[in-house]
Amino acid sequence: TQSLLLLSDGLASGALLAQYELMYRKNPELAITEARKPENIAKNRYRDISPYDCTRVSLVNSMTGDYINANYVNMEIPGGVVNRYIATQGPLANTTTDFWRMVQQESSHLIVMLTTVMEAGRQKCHQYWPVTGDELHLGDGFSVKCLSEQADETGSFVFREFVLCDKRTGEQRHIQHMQYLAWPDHCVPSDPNLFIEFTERVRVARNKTLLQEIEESLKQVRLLDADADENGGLMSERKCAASNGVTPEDENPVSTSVHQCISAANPPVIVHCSAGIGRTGVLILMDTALALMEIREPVYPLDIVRTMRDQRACMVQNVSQYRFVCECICAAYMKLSRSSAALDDIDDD
Ligand code: PTR
Ligand code: PTR
Repeated sequence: TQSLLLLSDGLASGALLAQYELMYRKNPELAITEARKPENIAKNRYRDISPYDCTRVSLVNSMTGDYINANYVNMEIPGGVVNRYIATQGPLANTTTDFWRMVQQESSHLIVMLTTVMEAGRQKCHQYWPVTGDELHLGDGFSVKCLSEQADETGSFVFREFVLCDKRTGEQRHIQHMQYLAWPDHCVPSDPNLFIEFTERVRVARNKTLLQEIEESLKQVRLLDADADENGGLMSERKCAASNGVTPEDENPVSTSVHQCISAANPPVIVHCSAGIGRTGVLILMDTALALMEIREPVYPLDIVRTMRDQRACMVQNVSQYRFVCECICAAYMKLSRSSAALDDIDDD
């Protein structure tokens, strides 16, 4: 309640928005050099939107260089949880394969898309997935299939299910795709309730895949334990490392592999719009606020914006977007306090 009061007072007085306007868009201490190398220019959708070098995603398996316009954005939630994201631009025709390589490399299960392919007659994102039932071949026996596509009742969102196949390793990865339709760039969604609902759905989808991942990792760790008992740890270490696609180097390979298994259980959610800053920033801010509210921690939106802008420049692009999320955070607080008041009533009875 304390932080709700701060927030609504700050909004009413305009102080909150004034503070936002003073915040740097790009952290001046962080270098951007890779994006500007001649061989990478054509991989950027917008000349003025580039990733910092220090947090950029570096592609390991791309034939055309390691560069992609994408940053890791990690949001720490008190209590030891880190919500991991990759914020990236809408793929271009010439970066579609790189995009899917990134999804595979990072073991992601969830792609959140906050733009449409065309807006006002201009292309905002390449259609990087095939239509339902089709398969898109990306080279080297690497392909993506679209299993299903379903719009929600309001027609505001579309949910798709993809399978990413690597025929060389036989690996098949299920990927969920959640697209928000009614939200043009530089703007805010028309309906705050729909936006809150969408963010909540993203949270549910992430948690579901996280649980599956943790179960998978625990299986690996059990395998490892069993092997360690039998073979003094060596076999298991290989098995586990192989399943993670990493070569063990550490002096204490068993514990390193356990660590790798566990950290692989928290893959980043890929979030993109057209430039990967405005709408992407708004969603990550809202998701972080909901995570904090859930554990009754105060929400300071400007601190969250700063943390994001230290990982990708210009996140949450303009003051109307910032105001919009702050209003949504207030609305979510109210909803939460209404439902906990209702719970209290039940307790009293
Ligand atoms: N032009 C961007 C926009 O449309 O919001 C804003 C922007 C500002 C983009 C700064 C990039 C910036 O970083 P740099 O200092 O690298 O120009
Ligand atoms: N130079 C482009 C512009 O200002 O229009 C860059 C840009 C494009 C910036 C889209 C932000 C954009 O919005 P979003 O990050 O939500 O796709």
